[in-house]
Amino acid sequence: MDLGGNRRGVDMGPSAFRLAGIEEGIRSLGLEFVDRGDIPVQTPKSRVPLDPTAKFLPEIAEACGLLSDEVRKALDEGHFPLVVGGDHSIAVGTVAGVVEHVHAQDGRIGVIWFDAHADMNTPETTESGNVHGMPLAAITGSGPSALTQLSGQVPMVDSARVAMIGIRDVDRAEAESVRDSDVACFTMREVDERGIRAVMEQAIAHVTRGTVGFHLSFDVDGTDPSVCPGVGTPVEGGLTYREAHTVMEMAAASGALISLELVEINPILDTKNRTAVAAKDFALSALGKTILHTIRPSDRG
Ligand code: NNH
Ligand code: MN
Ligand code: MN
Ligand code: MN
Repeated sequence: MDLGGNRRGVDMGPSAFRLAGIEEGIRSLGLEFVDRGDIPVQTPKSRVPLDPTAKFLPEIAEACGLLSDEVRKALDEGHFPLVVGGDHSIAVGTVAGVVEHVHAQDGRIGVIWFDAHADMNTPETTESGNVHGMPLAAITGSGPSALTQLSGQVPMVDSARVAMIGIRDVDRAEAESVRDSDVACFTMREVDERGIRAVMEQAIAHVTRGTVGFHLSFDVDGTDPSVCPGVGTPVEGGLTYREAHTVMEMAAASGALISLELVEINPILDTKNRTAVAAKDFALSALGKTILHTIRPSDRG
């Protein structure tokens, strides 16, 4: 889906990710791979949005509902959902599906939000009207009910069980929402000063306290634009290639990773599919790939 951002082409992210060799990579880890195909997204009748404060919300909410059902089914069947976008608004659907699955067993989840942006806008605070700047607000209970009520539970996730990593571009009113919430916000300054290992340790502790595990929502623009140039809203000064792998390797080693999504891969703005290839390699680290092939699937949590 590309309706949530203002740069077209991010709906081709999943094709680019498949071409980057995700299936082969996952099979090489000794894991099974099932491609459940694409989620159908309605084409809006006009590219002029009805509501300038939440552009294409009805189409986005509908696609998120379908995605949520797919994610829930995958988990119910005992699979690990790897969701690929598409703009970041799809996270509302992914998380709704995980929450529905976990809630059936009375469990709660945490979320790690890897991103240059906080994605905590609402139609009241947004400067762009783009819904991809709003998914984390919706997941934690603020924003249009078409999004906040997508799972049986509002909020889907307690903001005190959310950790953001890589943040370096936050709108003024959005920053106030971040500060007023219980979200643990690890900006690039924390990564610079304390190192990614200490930040990830604290983030994992934060999102696993009292939960059955966590969802990792990985916006590729959280990495430096030199690592993932194919993104609609690049921001200088992001995580390096190796720091991003550390995030994924620590997520895998935690044994608490329930689901993963990679979003905002835009092949139109990329050079030679670098961004999708990097995203694929990050995903494999999150699925337990190590350089010396030490983690077998049976060792995973
Ligand atoms: N904060 C801006 C907005 O709400 C930018 C959001 N863009 C993103 N988010 N790529 O991850 O429009
Ligand atoms: Mn549903
Ligand atoms: Mn994002
Ligand atoms: Mn972003």
